[in-house]
This record gives sequence, C-alpha cells and structure tokens, in this order.
Amino acid sequence: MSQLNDKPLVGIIMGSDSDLKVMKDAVEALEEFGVKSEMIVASAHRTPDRAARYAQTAEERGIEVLIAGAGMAAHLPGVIAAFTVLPVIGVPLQSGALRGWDSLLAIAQMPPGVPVATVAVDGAKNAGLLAIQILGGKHPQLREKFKAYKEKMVRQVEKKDANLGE
Ligand code: RP5
Repeated sequence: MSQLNDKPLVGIIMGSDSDLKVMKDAVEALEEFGVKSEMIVASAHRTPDRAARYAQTAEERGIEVLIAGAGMAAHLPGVIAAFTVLPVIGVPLQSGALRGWDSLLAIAQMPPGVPVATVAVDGAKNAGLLAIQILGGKHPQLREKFKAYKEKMVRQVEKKDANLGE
C-alpha cells in the first residue's frame, strides 16, 4: 500500500486573498481525509510569473493534484493547467457583478488538449473531495476512506428519511 507522507499532496492556488473564505472549504475537505495541502495566492493577471512558476514547480515538490479558484475573468485554472501535467480542478468563485457566471464559463470552456475539471460556483468542498478521488487512484487507503465517506452519507440521508414521519 502506498504511504501518505506528511508533505502536502494538493496545491491550492487562489487569485486573491479575498477568495480564501470559500477556498478554505477545500482545505477542510482534504483534512477530513488526512491529506495535507499547501496554499498560495497567485493571479493569472496580477502576478502571472508567480502563477506560472508555482505550476511549473508543483510536480517536483511532490504535489499530485492542483485546485485553482478565481472569480471574474477566471483564467487562473486554465493558466495553471497550461504549465503542468498534474490534474487541475477549477473552482469558479462568486465575485464581481456577474456573481460567478463569468468565472464558471471562463473555467469550464477550456480548449481541447488542456482540461480543467470544473466544479460548481463556490464548490470548493467538492474540489477537495474530487482531489481525494483522484488521489485514490494511487493511494488505496484514500479510496477506502472515500467509500466509508459515501456510506456514511447514505446512512445520514436514510436517517433523515426515517425521521420524516415524526
Ligand atoms: C479575481 O478577482 C480573484 O480571484 C477574486 O475572486 C477577484 C477579486 O479580487 P480582489 O479585488 O478581491 O483581490 O482575480
């Protein structure tokens, strides 16, 4: 069985520190499975060199999955994907006048050849869970934990269902 080490396996990049209030949900989801992450603020527009450098060096530092969240003209996940072979999960954020529609379209409409797995607007929790599922392909213990997570979810729904008549 492959060992999870103490080092971060997931890199979380956000366009602004104002994105942290949503992106922390990804950190918490990963922590629930005992997976460490590292976080960085880097913008595709304001700090393009920093964003590119982070993406280019992530693999050699042991990062296996990247999560990138941005609002407005959210080019960050796509730019990160352009600079790495690691899988990239994009989180459209609800900032600006268009309330996330802009970032959703900017992140989802990637050209063929450069995929970004896009979650819902403000869907940082699901980004963390999807990262666990991707990591589960290599780390069987995470796959087992994810099975237990889903089974628990089923039990919780069934319990609520059973309580409906009360
Ligand atoms: C985007 O612009 C960021 O990802 C953030 O969602 C939005 C606003 O950034 P701030 O003006 O709050 O720094 O690039």
